Amino acid sequence: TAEVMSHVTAHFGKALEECRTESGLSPEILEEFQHFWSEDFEVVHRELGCALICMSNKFSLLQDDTRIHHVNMHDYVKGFPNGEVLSEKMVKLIHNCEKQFDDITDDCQRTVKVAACFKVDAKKEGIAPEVAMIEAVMERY
Ligand code: B8M
Repeated sequence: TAEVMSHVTAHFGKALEECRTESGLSPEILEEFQHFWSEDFEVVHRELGCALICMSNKFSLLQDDTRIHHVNMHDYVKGFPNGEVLSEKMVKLIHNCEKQFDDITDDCQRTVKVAACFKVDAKKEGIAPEVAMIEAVMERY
């Protein structure tokens, strides 16, 4: 659900600052990670892809090929309140997007494409949170 996704985003987003330097993602592109879900934020910058890889690695969510680690992602999402209702759906949506962009060899570029695809599909599925929902749970992490 969107509620669960707000928790996942709030927690995952805490890793952004540690990843800024190595990813080259400037605050002008994305100031706070929760804006990822904003209607008017476009998921297009290669640097965001690099940042997502760096952030995911902090939680061991990727395999060596930078595709998601299904078991670890499952366990990560399950760790949030009601996480078990979202974990399977989330892994499925991301994996489905990964398959669509499997031919892109640049890891950062492929990851930003996968993330954009995931944002669209999560909205379609009604599991995309509002930025305000994320802000409401930020202080808990
Ligand atoms: C990776 C879990 C993050 C959950 C927080 C919400 C939104 C961010 C979306 C990024 C999804 C892209 C994951 C990387 C897949 C690499 O193939």
